[in-house]
Amino acid sequence: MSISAERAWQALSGMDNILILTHSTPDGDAIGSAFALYLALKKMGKTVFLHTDRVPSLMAYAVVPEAYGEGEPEHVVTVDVGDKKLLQEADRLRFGDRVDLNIDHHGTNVPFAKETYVDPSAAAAAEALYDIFTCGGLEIDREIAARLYTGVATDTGCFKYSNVTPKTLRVTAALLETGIDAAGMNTLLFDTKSPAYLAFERAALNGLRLCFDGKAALMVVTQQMYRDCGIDEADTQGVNAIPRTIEGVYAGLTLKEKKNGVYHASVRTKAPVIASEICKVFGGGGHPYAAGCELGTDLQAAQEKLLAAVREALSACGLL
Ligand SMILES: [Mn+2]
Repeated sequence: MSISAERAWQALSGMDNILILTHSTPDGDAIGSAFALYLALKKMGKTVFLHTDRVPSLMAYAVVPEAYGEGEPEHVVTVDVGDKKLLQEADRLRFGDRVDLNIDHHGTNVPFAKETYVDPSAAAAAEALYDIFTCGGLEIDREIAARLYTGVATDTGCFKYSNVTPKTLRVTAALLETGIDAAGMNTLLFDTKSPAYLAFERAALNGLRLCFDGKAALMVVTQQMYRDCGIDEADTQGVNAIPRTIEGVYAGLTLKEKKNGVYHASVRTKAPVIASEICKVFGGGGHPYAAGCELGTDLQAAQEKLLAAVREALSACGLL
């Protein structure tokens, strides 16, 4: 059960000495939301610090370096975290059982905090945060707006996915009113690729294969590919979007080997195929058309399990 935005604001107002956490391998929404909340709490006069995993290079503009800190917080708030297991391991072990408030937008949210504000109709955790801030009467300045914009823009694929609602665009309009450089951020977020990323994308595309009569596409990404291309894993998130862009593909699959050897699947689908249902089979979750799960350390077994679940989903939709 989600608390109201009013209650979430009240909870934040009552806290001090706060640690903000987000999910590991943070995307634009995780980064944008974490730093927006940091700036908002600062503005409210709070002592606050945060932890994040490595930030994608092109999102460096959203980072507030002095926000990072260590120490013993009194309160812990998480943003964009659909499940406790998605926290960075060190944070999960230390703080996972003492999160006061989780602010999220995943329909598959598994509650783990004392209080949860989850709005699955929000395109991004950043949109949910916007609602909480406005509900409390916080003045959203340009610095906060730029981070919220980063969250909304990235989670909507630059406003092109089905999670964009009229309200998402009204929120975005309000963010633009503050004078943020949306075009500049869009260029960095959606129209910029480093030479190393391009080499990596080429290598990933080489291994892309179509399955089930072209209804699914699978790409495998290994740690060796990161090494070969001289790229940090944090800077390769864009590749997840590729398999679904192929004509006729309903399920775009990217299997990524994590540093610990475990394969993580990113599943992106087109209606009527529901990505979060495919991932639920393996204990994962996310959004209806973009979700994720973990599939163990054996690549062959991981591919077989994932494809079997995709086959089932395609048949259930009458596509096979
Ligand atoms: Mn999100």
